[in-house]
Amino acid sequence: MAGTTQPLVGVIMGSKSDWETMRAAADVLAEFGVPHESEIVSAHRTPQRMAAYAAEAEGRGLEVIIAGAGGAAHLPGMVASQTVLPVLGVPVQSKALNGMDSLLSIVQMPGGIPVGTLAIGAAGARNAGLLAVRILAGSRPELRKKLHEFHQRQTADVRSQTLD
Ligand code: RP5
Repeated sequence: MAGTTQPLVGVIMGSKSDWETMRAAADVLAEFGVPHESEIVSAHRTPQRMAAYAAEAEGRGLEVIIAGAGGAAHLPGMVASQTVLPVLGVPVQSKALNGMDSLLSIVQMPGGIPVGTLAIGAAGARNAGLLAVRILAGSRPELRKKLHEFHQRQTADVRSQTLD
């Protein structure tokens, strides 16, 4: 991966309003030095763009797609139906129903079209980024090493915490 600028992970979201949540996924990928792209691709407002994105992703060298959406969150499932790449779905917290609508829209996929569904909100976006790193690390020893270092740091941070 060293020296690669070709995006390996596509971070897509249904609206600009999702970026506040989805930037947590992009931040993790940047932290691990994973080339990635972030785009607005809406299942409802730009359905043709969504279909083209899904159809072209593999040929462009993407290996994982992280798709975040809120409300009637069809983006992850519709993208997964048009690619064989792993798709990680992030339910964005909606105002009306607190993200339960997003979660249920994403998680209940019919057998045959998998979407790996994460938690609602920023924690889910962060974990989608980490899961993408874990997927890529399967064939990239330098990423595997960084994951071990990340875990050691995280554990050490918690162990060093004290309460007032
Ligand atoms: C979905 O509708 C988006 O993923 C977003 O979470 C939600 C609301 O979109 P905006 O009205 O804020 O653009 O498509």
